[in-house]
Amino acid sequence: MERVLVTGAAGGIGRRLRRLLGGVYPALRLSDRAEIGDLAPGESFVAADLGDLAQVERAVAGVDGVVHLGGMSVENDWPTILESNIVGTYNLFEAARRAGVKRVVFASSNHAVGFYRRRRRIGTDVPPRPDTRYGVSKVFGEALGALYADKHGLGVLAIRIGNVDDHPIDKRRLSIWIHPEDLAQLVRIGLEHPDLGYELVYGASDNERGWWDNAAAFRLGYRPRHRGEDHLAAALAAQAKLPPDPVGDLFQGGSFCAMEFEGDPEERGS
Ligand code: 15L
Repeated sequence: MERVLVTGAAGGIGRRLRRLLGGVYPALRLSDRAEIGDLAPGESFVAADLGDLAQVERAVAGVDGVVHLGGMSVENDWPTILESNIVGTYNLFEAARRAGVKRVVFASSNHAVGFYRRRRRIGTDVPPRPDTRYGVSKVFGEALGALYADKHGLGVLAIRIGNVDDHPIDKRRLSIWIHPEDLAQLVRIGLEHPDLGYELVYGASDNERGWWDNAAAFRLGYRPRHRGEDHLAAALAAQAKLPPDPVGDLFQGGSFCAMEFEGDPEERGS
């Protein structure tokens, strides 16, 4: 794996992964809609709008692997999600297939399963329970990854990312937090593991309060190095300053579940 494209490279996760993957892959191509000015040695930039297949094909041309972070990273209206995350993710996989790319790492999200209750422990084999249109788009991306792996032989790792930060910022994040270095480890597994068809894993560090059975990641060799519980006091102190959320506090997806919510939360979710 020499030439790797990172889509959505100007975003928060993109900026962190650049630093961590830069020394690993000799040619890191960054893409986003907005120009990235501060290129490091080994980095190059291609502007691409994910909604435009021809532009995505130009971004993907000649790379061995893609880390697809691009698109909307939170909830939005349907036209925006449709263009950025549904059409955009289709364009990415289709361009990768046409260009003979070997690997795609797809940044899925915990919001694909946000309507599971916090008392549940779930693996990657449970049915999706998206909490937003954004979550639905991530389920779509996971399905597309499986299709392109099974039908066209692409190696695909979909990572249901929790919350990427230097430390967990509240109680919910103690369960779903992932340190950027642990995420970089998962991304490298997706790009380099010698035997990868389609795999779905959770993007979480070693969190004692975790809600996810991440056996699928451990089977691939993932060994997280960071522990959520090491930041317990700060996360609980931050939580104490937040107002209660009668919907979000019940479900793994938190405030995303509460958006546009109608009815009695006790009767919802799984
Ligand atoms: C996500 O999927 C978002 O991209 C990120 O901004 C956070 O909101 C995260 O989930 C989370 O659930 O904390």
